[in-house]
Amino acid sequence: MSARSGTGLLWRCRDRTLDVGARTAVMGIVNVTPDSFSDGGRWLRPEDAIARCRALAAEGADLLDLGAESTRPGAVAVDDEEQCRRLEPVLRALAAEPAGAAVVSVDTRSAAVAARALELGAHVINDVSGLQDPAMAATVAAAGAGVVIMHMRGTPETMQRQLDYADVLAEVAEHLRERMRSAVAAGVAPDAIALDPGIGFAKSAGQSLELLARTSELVALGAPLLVGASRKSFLAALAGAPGAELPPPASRLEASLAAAAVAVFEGAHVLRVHDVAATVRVARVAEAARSARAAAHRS
Ligand code: HH2
Repeated sequence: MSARSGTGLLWRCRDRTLDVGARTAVMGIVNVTPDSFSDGGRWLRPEDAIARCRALAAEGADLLDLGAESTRPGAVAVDDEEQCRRLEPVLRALAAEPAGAAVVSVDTRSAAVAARALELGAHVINDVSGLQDPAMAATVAAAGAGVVIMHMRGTPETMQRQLDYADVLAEVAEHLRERMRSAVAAGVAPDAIALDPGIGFAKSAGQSLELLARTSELVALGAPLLVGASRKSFLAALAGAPGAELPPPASRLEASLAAAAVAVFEGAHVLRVHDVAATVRVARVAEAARSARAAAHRS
């Protein structure tokens, strides 16, 4: 679907183009929320969020993903006005950063919030609902913005009651294919689209693990593939002793890095993470190993 350069795969996001083929892009998470599962409340004040964005960019984030609504299991929707109130001062500050600073993404399911964010200079809309808002695709298309189309079922409030799949990989792939077709029909440029299996969204721990392990089969869909496993509970459960209490999200670094290595080795193009500096180092090793495997298969 997307454009290929001599060295890789291009993801076009307004006036910015990310070459995500050979080098994995790292997207740093900054939740401007009181209740996100890992960093809730830490970056709610605009000055704290802005400082966090600058710190993650200095750690090597290629993109920053600003969220104003938690989508953890059970979370209740936040209205558009409140999302805009949380995002606007941060977006204004990022728009004033020097050219070449990190690409700015906004994590929202609302076309009205997306439109405001795009007016304020955001480059990417990250939509965990996969463009369910009827105005979302046209909003993204009009701005020439990049977009992340993620797989989920239901809403964050209801999704963990919808875990019945005959074949989770096949159903997620078919859903993403259909959402991508529908976005293109609504005017979104094919090379502006990235896809995401939605780890932890309407997925059991086993289903999340299967999607991570089968990343290469989703890469075959042809669009840049984003994986968001950072600090999620299925990793904590795998890393801990059987039956033990899960470690809190901030203590899930090694588990998250292991997931990042698997995703990159299996071909992922973008990693959405809380821990940017460590993930960048892991990504460089995993992509070198991936290239070495490809070179060995060619010779
Ligand atoms: N995961 C979360 C939020 N947004 N977007 C994409 N594309 N992929 C993901 O896996 C993804 C996402 C959940 O993580 P987080 O933002 O840390 O928590 P919360 O939703 O509680 O704010």
